[in-house]
Amino acid sequence: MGILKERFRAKADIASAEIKTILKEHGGKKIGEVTLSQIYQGMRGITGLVTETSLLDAQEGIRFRGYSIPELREKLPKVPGGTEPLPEGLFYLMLIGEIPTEEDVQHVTDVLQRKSHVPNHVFKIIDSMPIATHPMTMFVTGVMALQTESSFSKRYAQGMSKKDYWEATFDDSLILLARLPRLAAYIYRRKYHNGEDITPDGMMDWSGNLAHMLGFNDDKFKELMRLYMTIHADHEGGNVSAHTTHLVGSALSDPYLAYAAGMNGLAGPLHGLANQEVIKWIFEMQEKLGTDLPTHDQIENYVRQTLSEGKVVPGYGHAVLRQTDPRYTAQMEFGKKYMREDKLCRTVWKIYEVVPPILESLGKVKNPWPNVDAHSGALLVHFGMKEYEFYTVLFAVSRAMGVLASLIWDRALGLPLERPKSVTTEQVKKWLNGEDEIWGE
Ligand code: CMX
Repeated sequence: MGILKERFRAKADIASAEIKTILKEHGGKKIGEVTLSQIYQGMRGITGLVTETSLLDAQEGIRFRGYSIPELREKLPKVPGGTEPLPEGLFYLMLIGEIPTEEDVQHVTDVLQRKSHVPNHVFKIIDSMPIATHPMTMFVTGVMALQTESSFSKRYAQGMSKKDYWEATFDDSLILLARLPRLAAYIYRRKYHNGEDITPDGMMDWSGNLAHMLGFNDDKFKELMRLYMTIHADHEGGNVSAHTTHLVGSALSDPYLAYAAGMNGLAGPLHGLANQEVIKWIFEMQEKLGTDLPTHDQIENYVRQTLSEGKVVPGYGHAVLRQTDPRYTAQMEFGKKYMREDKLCRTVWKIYEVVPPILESLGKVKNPWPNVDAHSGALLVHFGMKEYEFYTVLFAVSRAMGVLASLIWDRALGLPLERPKSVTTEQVKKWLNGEDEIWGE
């Protein structure tokens, strides 16, 4: 182990330095239509996917089938007396492409209620995991346990025709969606409330029932869940969770396998796990400074210290967005409406004043503005949900709507196995030296 690791370290150090030099000198050179920099640096700016459900604009943010978040908050049906959209309506919109009526949304809610029974073996598997297990690990394990129910995999084994793929994907997706709130709430109650499980309320909407099963019956928390489930659902196709679900699904892995793979990507700190990192980072700041309402200068020093330790400021930056994320703004509006004086929310708003100029001054951060994760935790803490390790599970429940709607479309359109071409640095060097031709030239 020791020798292998040391030899690897030596090789990796040389290769990293070499690649840095190659990109500095030749980063703009193209292999086919794509620059060397794009190939080595996460394929930024390459359009290579079709995703029908939503489209992200760098300046304006996400639009779901053409509708922005403020438009969705206005146009999608709500519970009687409610002000936030029912995410079941967004699922309908992503799938059908049209704003649903109240009856359409009720239909989706009814279907999800009817299919929500989680088989007992899933709970047994969760119960067998150590209590210290991260909630996202439990969640993905639970999704894998649910895979025993996949009609896609059963029908495929029986020789399903290609033309039926979308239908089996549709059936699996709706059942999976219906069961996720129960799975998520079970994990939360087991880990943080001594396993005191709360029975589902079969009459409630998808998010209201989730709030109820988590143990939060305040109507405002239910409204928060509806907003949360709506705004986290989809962010076009290239983000890690959506792309992974699509990629794994392209091998005709069933929706359970594909969604679980995507959620393992969501569990990364540069993606969905950033929502837990934000609150952890703020709690640590409060503890270090001994105050729950730090000043502008105190926050500035804390941010600079974070950066000097070689860490990122969680909740800030984005691979595509170049403005404040409208999902952040929607949550800020919710906070200003219901909890204007909340100290944690006020801190989040103060961080918004402090961080962008500091990140901008580094000269390398392409987007210094807050993303969706910069705000979500503070709203949850306000209602008493302080267990930040659980936050990404809520993100995952919501994200199911977008990635599964897309997966159904993938199979309906017969999109093929995804298989881009890769290169080796050895080949790139030969090509730069004129010794070899690279594919695509
Ligand atoms: N704090 C400190 N440095 C940051 C930064 C931040 N918030 N955002 C970007 N940078 C740095 C990058 O680490 C990179 O540094 P190096 O060149 O030294 O490696 C440099 O700025 C350029 O990065 P970029 O092109 O601006 O950003 P990327 O597209 O590579 O990455 C993202 C995007 C989101 C991973 C990055 O901004 C980040 O790490 N943010 C913090 C984590 C976070 O909030 N993630 C959640 C995103 C939303 C979601 O998916 O849920």
